[in-house]
Amino acid sequence: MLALLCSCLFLAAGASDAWTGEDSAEPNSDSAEWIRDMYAKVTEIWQEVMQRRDDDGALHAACQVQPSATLDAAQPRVTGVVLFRQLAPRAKLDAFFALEGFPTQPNSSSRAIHVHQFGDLSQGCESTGPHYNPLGVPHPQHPGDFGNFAVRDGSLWKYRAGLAASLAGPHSIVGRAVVVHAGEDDLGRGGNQASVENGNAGRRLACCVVGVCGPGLWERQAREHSERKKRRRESECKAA
Ligand SMILES: [Cu+2]
Ligand SMILES: [Zn+2]
Repeated sequence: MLALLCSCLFLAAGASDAWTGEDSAEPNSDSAEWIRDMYAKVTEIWQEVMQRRDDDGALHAACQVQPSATLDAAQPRVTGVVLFRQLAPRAKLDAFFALEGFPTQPNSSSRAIHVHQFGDLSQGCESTGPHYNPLGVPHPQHPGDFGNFAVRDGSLWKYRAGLAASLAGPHSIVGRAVVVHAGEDDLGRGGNQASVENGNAGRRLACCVVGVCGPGLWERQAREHSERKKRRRESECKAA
């Protein structure tokens, strides 16, 4: 395929140069136009092929988590990154959550993370609105109901696969907000109205707007993730 494209490109380029050369005879205008069209098409296909070779064909997005601007001084200042990767427009979403700044006591706790409707941080995380709910369903069936995350020693580090949210199509979460809560998500079992709207997950500690990015951040995080797992296995082996 590439070899064929190369030779087409070479031939078309050669022909095009000949036609535009100073001392070449003026060709029949129809064939000159045909060659120019051909040259443009081959160039276009070639560029597309090269672009695909530069990335993995997946959709990527990142969200740089910052403490809510409306947070009072007593609240923890959570920062970090949430990365998304979708291998094809209809595929399930993979995500990395890497956050720090939670209180270190108690040593272990659980925090809710969701996608909220608006990418509007003008009033801190409060202006991101309710859970993103394009199908009008109860919580926790919203596409961005990522559930609870274990926090250890003030940090949260998690890879999750098979998430229902999407970076493509009419229900894309790009441009919407990821919100990190102070509390745990009751997953709709709280027995009140708020439970089926937001899981009673408590105060909005930190948030960010999901934006399209290249594959580099994901690749770096994946490398760090596997090194971390390796280190953990090694320390477990030593302890055993
Ligand atoms: Cu939320
Ligand atoms: Zn929800």
